[in-house]
Amino acid sequence: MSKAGKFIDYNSLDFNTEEGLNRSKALYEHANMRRSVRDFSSEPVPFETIQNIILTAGTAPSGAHKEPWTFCLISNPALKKQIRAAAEKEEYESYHNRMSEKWLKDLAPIGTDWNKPFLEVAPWIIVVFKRAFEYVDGEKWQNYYVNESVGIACGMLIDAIHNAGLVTLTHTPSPMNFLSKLLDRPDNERPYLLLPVGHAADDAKVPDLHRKSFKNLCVRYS
Ligand code: IYR
Repeated sequence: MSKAGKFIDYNSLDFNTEEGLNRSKALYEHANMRRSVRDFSSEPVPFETIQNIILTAGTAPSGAHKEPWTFCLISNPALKKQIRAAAEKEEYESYHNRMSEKWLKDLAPIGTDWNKPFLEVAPWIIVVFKRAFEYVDGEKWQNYYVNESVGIACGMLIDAIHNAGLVTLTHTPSPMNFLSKLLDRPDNERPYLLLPVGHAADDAKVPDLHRKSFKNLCVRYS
């Protein structure tokens, strides 16, 4: 078959059946230990660790391989303070005036409120921006499946954070356009997700949640 692009050999990992089964189980058991954590320690995390985590997220598949993402990495205390103040302003408004009764009821067991101290305590904040289009020689080129691509990259980011023994949560202050201004992002980028990253506090607590059983999460057609 002739192809328009340049192709190279694929380096297959090719595990045997038993090894594949064992590895799938080990990864599931590890993934199942991940929790969204809101109680952070201020213990430092080396930049190189975060760099590897972001590089991992950047291996995500994307529409036409446009890689429509930018990961903004913040550790500067003054900037974290500004982000916290702006996020809490929006969150205060959301919790008091924007979210429905039902929404607040659904969130009650998770124990969230408008206070976001983790935005200052965690040593790193990653703000993920989606890139709707690119300018190529001054001409606009749309990216494809941007939400799907960036969502997959964020999933991989979260798993890479967990793999390094660190914790995060997906924070979505709404609206989040203040992040474009504070981080001075160009007009082809929109804020997508904000993730504080660090070690869990020694006394961190998480809600007692349970995950769907296989029977409830998969419909099997045989
Ligand atoms: N963005 C708010 C509210 C919030 C909404 C959902 I859906 C959550 O699962 C958790 C929180 C906040 O971050 O508190």
